[in-house]
Amino acid sequence: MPHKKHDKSLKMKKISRDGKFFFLALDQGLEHGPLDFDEKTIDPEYIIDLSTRMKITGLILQKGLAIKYSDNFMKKNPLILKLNGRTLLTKTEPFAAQITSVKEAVDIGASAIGYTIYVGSEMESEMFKIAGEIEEEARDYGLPFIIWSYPRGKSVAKPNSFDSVAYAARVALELGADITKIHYTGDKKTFTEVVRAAGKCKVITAGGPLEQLDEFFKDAMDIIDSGAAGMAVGRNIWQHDNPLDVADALASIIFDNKR
Ligand code: FBP
Repeated sequence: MPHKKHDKSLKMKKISRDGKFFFLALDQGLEHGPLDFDEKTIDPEYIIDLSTRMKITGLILQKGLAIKYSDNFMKKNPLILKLNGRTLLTKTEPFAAQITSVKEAVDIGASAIGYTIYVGSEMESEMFKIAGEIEEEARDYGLPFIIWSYPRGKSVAKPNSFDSVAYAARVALELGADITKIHYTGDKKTFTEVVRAAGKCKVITAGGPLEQLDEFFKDAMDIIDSGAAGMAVGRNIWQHDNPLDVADALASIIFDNKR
């Protein structure tokens, strides 16, 4: 066990540029299965190798890909290791089981860790308890703690509404997250309030299913204008015909606020 608390700001710098975050997400193999991929992208090496040519500040992986493909990306991109996950096949209330530990994340060489909570799920209390333990350990190691905070479960009527998203963002702050990954509410006015609700917990948005580029870039501009600190995007980059062009354009929006 570490005896001394380490400074998180070093790793926060490592996974950001000028205070902004641009992560490529590739944890969908577990979350959604092969249906998200085509004959090219089903090979993890294809997307991971492409990621080394993008101006991203981190690559999000589960531990299987992180360990087996570390030679492909470690020298170029910081690793954001997801500690939990679930498949689309379960029919229970949303709960993502913990797959690996903070210590293992440190051993694998992660620069930050991610943990998903489903706010409003019947299993919420279990996820909060685990998130609490993870936060303490991450702080010991000086690892930024990112919460994927998704309102979800049979009692959550409108997961992407302002009320639900703002609540989820605030929960992430209350649980000690340094960064929270949440869904965009769809307009600048409400999202600015969401960012305010998250206080000193930085807000980044999830990408979602493949969209028309114009619509996707407009939302990205609005997200950054609302005060968000960046984005974590998967399918809207690597499901696109020209993933490097999309990543370049997104980098300009996130880092330079221009299209
Ligand atoms: P995308 O940009 O592809 O949506 O990825 C973001 C992400 O949060 C992934 O990290 C995760 O695997 C997935 O979305 C979760 O998807 P869902 O919303 O279906 O639970």
